[in-house]
Amino acid sequence: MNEENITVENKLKTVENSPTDNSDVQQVQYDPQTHSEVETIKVKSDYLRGTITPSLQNEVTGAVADDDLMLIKFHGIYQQDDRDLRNERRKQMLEPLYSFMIRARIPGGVATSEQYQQMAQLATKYTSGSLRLTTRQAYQWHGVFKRNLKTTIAGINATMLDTIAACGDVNRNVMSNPLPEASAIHSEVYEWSKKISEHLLPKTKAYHEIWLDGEKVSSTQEPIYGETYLPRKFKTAIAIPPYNDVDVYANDLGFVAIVEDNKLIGFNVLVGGGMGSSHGDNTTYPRVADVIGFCKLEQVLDVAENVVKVQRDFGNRVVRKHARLKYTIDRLGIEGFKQKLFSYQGFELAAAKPFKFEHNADRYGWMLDENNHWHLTLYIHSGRIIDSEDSKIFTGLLEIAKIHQGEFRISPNQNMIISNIKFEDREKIESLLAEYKISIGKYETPARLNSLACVAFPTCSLAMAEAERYLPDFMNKVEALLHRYELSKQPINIRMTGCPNGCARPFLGEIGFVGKGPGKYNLYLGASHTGDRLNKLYRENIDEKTILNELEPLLKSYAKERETDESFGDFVIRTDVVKRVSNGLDFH
Ligand code: SRM
Ligand code: SF4
Repeated sequence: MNEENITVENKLKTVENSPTDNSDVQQVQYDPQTHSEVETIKVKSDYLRGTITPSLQNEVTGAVADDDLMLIKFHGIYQQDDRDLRNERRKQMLEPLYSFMIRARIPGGVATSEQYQQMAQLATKYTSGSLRLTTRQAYQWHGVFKRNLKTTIAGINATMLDTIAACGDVNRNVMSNPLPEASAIHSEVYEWSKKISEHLLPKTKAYHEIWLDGEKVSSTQEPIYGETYLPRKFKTAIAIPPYNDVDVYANDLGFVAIVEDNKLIGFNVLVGGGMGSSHGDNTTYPRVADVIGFCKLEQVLDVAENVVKVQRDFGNRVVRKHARLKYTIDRLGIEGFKQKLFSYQGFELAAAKPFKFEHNADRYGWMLDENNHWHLTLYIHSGRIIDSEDSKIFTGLLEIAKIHQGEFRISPNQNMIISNIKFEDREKIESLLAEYKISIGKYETPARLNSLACVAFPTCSLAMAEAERYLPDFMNKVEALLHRYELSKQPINIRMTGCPNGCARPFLGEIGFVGKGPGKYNLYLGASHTGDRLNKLYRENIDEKTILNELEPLLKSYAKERETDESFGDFVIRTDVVKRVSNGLDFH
């Protein structure tokens, strides 16, 4: 049974004759008795409409109705409140200072200069003057008040970008390697990220009705998703070896470009990656994706659609924290999953082709591509485009956008690439960078350039510890250690998040810090430098002083005993500091 829509009428039914029912796992259908509340919200929402419009019109509160909290995510919006102000407002008997984070869907992170200017202008008008580049190549506007939501979203759409499916239980922004050094291959791969993104987009007209005053349509079919959409978020990325800057192994669905004789011939297919876990719950874990085969170009959309459909039909809808594809795969077994996929798509994948990654970080500074076009990668700490005393990034980038004729590309490591710069604009851009003190990564250590932190406080409702606001200071201290042991040139990957959800992919850091409580972190060690092996818990719930005390002897011995070109992640495994993690199930 491979029907297109899962309806409420079918509730309480478990499909007995699923096409490839070769395991104990059975296809899941909506069941209000056992399924999580979110499933019911989705079913009742009339394809994501819910009561969003009345919620927006309600002037009594700055928030939206409870059920709409979940639904607005599918429209690219999160309700948040400023956690720095929460206690004070509570004391004053005020409701939290609600505002909204809006995320644009922007496959491959590419925007024209014109689009960038318009997005920055929206930030000036409706936020406190900042944009944020995310770890999945998207833009975020933080702090938009409810009264301005519709206008801001309409403004984003006016730039020919949108926010639909930037969040929610659907396929989200499709990532792709952003730096066009092999221009022809790169642009072909980028086109695929757009095609996959479009193909897997929800078809509901709710978005247009609510945000763009589109014509009301009585019902909408969702040919791929059905009315319960997916059990959980779903993420897709495409990598072009030797660069794994998209961290393809952290995605539910990954494609690795295979190039022969300078021609893109297809992709290796990866499934089941993800980072999220919960402290103290060993049934949750990060996982790196498995390579399950090779598909030709003409098979890409079929593969993507059917991986989504298998997850739609077999993902866990009872317990949301077990609902990602990685858990579906571990329940089915990778062979069981492959059989279901092949049966859904009607063909088998060929054997995977060999490929090799060198690293998962960014490359900074100027680059000339094979077509003699110039590209410049900037270092932007945690993707925060905001003017500060040290650097006027927000104003500077806007000034550059006024003269730059090419694109702005977001890297999956929250940096910005000014792309396709005309030869004659190079000097002007360099002088604007100097004027506004924007870095191109010339003076920072490789460890700082590779470091990654998630948003965390004050906007993230799930943060347990600081990340973005703390990392720069913390890196000063780590750099002092690196300097002491003559390791300043080592590009060790250090990643920090405010909680174990893993938004800066900390479990793929050679050194990972995951927030446990205010000022306290779990320390993980031993991920690979190429992003294909998870790290392992080394110390739990430690403060800065203890962290530095723990790191010092390790860095000291790395400096003395490492083998030629041995990465820090590999070193701590070879010297038995931590055990090698083969995948999610032996992470704990
Ligand atoms: Fe994330 C939830 C920010 C990339 C795993 N993530 C959140 C929320 C929306 C908190 C919430 O649910 O209320 C955060 C909003 C903070 C804020 O104020 O902006 C948030 N995630 C981010 C961003 C902005 C971090 C950043 O510093 O750039 C990234 C936006 C990406 C985008 O453009 O779509 C971001 N999140 C990731 C990644 C990295 C990736 O996808 O490569 C992961 C790990 C990979 C994965 O999905 O497994 C990630 N975010 C999560 C999870 C855990 C999901 C899970 O399977 O358990 C949550 C919590 C949840 O979904 O319940 C979460
Ligand atoms: Fe928030 Fe946790 Fe994601 Fe950081 S990792 S942005 S603290 S959900």
